Amino acid sequence: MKLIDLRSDTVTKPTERMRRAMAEAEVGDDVYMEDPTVLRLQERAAELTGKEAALFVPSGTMGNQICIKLHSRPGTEVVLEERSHIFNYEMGASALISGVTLRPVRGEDGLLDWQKVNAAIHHNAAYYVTPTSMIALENSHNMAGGSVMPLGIADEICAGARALGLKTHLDGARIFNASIALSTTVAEIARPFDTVMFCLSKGLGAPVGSMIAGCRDLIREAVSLRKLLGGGMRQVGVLAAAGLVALDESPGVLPDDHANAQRLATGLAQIRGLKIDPEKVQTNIVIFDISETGMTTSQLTVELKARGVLANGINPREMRMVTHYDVSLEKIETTLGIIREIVER
Ligand code: TLP
Repeated sequence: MKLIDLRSDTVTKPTERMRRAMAEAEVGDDVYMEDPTVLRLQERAAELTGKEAALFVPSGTMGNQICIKLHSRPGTEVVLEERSHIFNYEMGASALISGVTLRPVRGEDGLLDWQKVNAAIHHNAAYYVTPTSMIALENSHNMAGGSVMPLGIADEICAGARALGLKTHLDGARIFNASIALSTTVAEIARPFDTVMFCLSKGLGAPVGSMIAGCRDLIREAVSLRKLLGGGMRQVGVLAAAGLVALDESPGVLPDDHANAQRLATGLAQIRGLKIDPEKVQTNIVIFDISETGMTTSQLTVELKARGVLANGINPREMRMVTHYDVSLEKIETTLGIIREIVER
């Protein structure tokens, strides 16, 4: 049975062009900063994000954690959104690596604003109150259904934070999806932040790797932190080559993923017992509530798998489906038919 894999956009297989580029990549020892392909990828990422410098890291998690360490000191706090990846899915790494605590704030559809962020900041507070060191935002917001943060809101939060001497980081794992939804450039989205992380291995389809970008001094420091975390790699140009192809060929096809997610959401909204507002689906992530079907997400996951569709429950009530270039519109229609058959029987 040919599976339809909607668990994540991390499941994509490298394209033919990526595989060819990997096979032919010019390489060197990247710990000596001598890998020409990595250097090219880093230059390209800096250019795309509008920052002075960029660094190739093995994963989005490592990228986020390096940036938290750059911007904080032990015993301080990071303000972020309650459903953010850093808060929920990075294994408490920031406590372990940076010695910080995280202060989650709930945003409507994942969207914070300066008023909410400001209310959570501890600035010039009593000496026994944990001081805030930085703000970390996520755009697009994965677990808030791929929602995007308008530029004006990010600008206001970052300006407010800067005025208080706080640092800002953007988890832009899917910043290219956000740039399409916001009809703007990646550089514009990254502009107000001190650092940004984006992933090559999600919607862009590269097999491995993420980038962090910021000013030259911060990225120089980030090189040491990457080594400390075991992320200094050697002839890693074989991976960077796929990343360069991903940056070249994939942003152009992301609108198809968004259209497929929209079709999926509209179809799901018409199935009895499923709750989703298609208007809130802005990128390639579709989260829907199945509680009125009487099934739990683990039950539905098993039933879907038996019929060749892979998807994850993010809690007992809500399923997440993510579109990517290995899922065609035809597969979306098949998926809708299968869910209808299970849920409405
Ligand atoms: N997201 C994964 C899972 O970990 C949930 C997925 O399938 O969506 N930031 C954001 C916003 C992410 O969505 C992810 C991965 C990361 C960071 C971490 O990236 P990796 O997996 O490369 O460490």
